[in-house]
Amino acid sequence: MPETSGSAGPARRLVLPATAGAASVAFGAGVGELSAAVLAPASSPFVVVGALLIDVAPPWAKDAAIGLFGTADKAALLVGIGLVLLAVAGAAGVLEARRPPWGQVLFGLVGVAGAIAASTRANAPMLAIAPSALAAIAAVVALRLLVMRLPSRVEVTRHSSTGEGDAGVDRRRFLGWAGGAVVLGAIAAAGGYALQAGTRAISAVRDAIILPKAATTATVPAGAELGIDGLAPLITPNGEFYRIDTALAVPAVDPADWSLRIHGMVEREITITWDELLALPLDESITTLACVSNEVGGELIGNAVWLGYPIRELLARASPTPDADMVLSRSVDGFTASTPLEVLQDDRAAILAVGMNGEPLPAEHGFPVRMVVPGLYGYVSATKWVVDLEVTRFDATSAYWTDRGWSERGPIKLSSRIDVPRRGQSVSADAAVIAGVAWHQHVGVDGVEVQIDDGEWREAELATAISDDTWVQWRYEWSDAAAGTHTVRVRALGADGEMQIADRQGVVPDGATGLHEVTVDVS
Ligand SMILES: Nc1nc2c(c(=O)[nH]1)N[C@H]1C(S)=C(S)[C@@H](COP(=O)(O)O)O[C@H]1N2
Ligand SMILES: [Mo]
Repeated sequence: MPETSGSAGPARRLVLPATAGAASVAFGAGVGELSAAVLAPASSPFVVVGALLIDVAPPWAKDAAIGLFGTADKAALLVGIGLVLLAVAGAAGVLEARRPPWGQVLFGLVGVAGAIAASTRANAPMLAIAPSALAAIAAVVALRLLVMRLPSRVEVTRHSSTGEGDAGVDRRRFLGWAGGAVVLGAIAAAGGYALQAGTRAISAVRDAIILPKAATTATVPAGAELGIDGLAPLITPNGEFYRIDTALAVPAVDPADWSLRIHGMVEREITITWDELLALPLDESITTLACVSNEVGGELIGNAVWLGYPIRELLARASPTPDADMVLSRSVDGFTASTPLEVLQDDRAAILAVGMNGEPLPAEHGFPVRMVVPGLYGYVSATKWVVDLEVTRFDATSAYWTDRGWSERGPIKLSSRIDVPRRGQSVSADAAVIAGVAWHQHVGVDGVEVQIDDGEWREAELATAISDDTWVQWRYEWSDAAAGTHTVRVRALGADGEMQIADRQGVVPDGATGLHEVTVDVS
């Protein structure tokens, strides 16, 4: 009999509310993992918080963790985060039972912390904060509902002999709800885990790949990289390379299952497997990829060292018929691009790429094999996860973006961009340098000119170009900069004598035109 007031009292006051908090967090964490799997695989709340802790931990703490847990240090970290989270969850449950809505507020703060951790990761995806936000919302809702179902107040049972029975029923009912929340959380987490199984398996396969040495290597000439702070690096690191595609989830393609079929208007249909491709002599080439959706001054452009095999050679084996004029490349996910046949047959480095900046292609850049074609916008040439090349005619079929209002052909337009100074940045008059990049892939850039306000055009200094297939850096020593606000404008001159088009045109249907300008405060 004394049991009722002796043990059930504290249990009701602390253990059950804490249980409500813990169950809510289990539910929220499950929702977080599932939404991460669907929306932003790199932004699982646990992973981003763990990654942030690893980044901010002092070296001695890392050494101590490795000393204690060895190679299980990361697992130990995740377990540690889980324990801290459980403690916070217990506190939130008690708080919510006594002083609502402070338990909800505490969960909200944890969610905000997760979102900040996610959005500050290098290369954070656009939806990075979504998993933490959804996890917090789910946990808050669960907490509110569970606290409402806590067994009725302790006093009732103390004075009533039948109360113990009622309270027992209430208690079991509450534990049923709490258990349900945990089970739902576990199912959500398991679902997320299952959804990512393919991706995980493929990334393990990718990590184990050692690409063959290039038969011919590409070199960056001295004087190509100006090394100016704020200027886009000459070679874009993979993690910073823009990503554009229609794939909601990145396709997981196992190289062992990959093959490319060349068919259509050819004498001989051919198929090549991953092993066969890697056994061919692979060349390095440096090519600047650009997106047709890149606005004037935009960032949808990047330059990489690619490793691959010339498509020209494979086409020669298949032997296209004389009336063919287009190759429709197809991705494993159905995306298609229409590339003029002659572009894939001339001597440019139009390749089936397997390597990007010394690594196998990153999954989101087309692992295991993609096309790279100097001179054409990505939407008509750079098919990622490519599995099929159909030799055909422009008047017989059309590609993904052509069916949606974009031009069937997409040669990259002569263009230039100012990187330094940034828009609105203030610079001092005695050290004013203007710098940027210019490109006209497979044609080449002959010069860059800069205009201050509406003054005359002045010649900028071009860095050494890697080749006509890449962007080139430029700089202009602004020695007569006067204090005040100025507009700086840039234009490029093509190696074919063309001048960059100044008339502004949007990106549809075949790429933007117009000159990039920035406003600068000189002091
Ligand atoms: N499978 C597939 N490949 C694709 C696309 C796509 O949507 N799906 N987009 C193309 C476009 S529009 C561009 S600009 C380039 C971008 O390549 P990146 O993401 O490696 O920078 O890929 C091209 N290849
Ligand atoms: Mo694009």
